[in-house]
Amino acid sequence: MTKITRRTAVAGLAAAPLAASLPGAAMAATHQISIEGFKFNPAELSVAAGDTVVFTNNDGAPHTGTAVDKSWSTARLGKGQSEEVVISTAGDHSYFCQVHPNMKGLIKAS
Ligand SMILES: [Cu+2]
Repeated sequence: MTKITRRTAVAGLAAAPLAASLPGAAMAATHQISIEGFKFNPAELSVAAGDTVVFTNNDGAPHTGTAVDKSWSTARLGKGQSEEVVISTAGDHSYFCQVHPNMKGLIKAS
């Protein structure tokens, strides 16, 4: 019985958040932005500086997620492709799609 109890305790520790095992990344979070219907979803996202944002293109048309000031960008993403960008600085990051410049979004980093 004692052994079983100890194994249970170890399993509980292993279930701790994955980020805790990554040095220097404990506070960083990952956010998702889906591109579908020629729109970024969500169109406005709040993050913390240092967080990662994953853009996933769910449209048949190619899209990018590109900062207006060009400080970051995904590659041209085909259907089903995704790419992550790190939002390293605080402030409002307006972004758009280079293929369809009328597609716009905002990431607010604190
Ligand atoms: Cu586009």
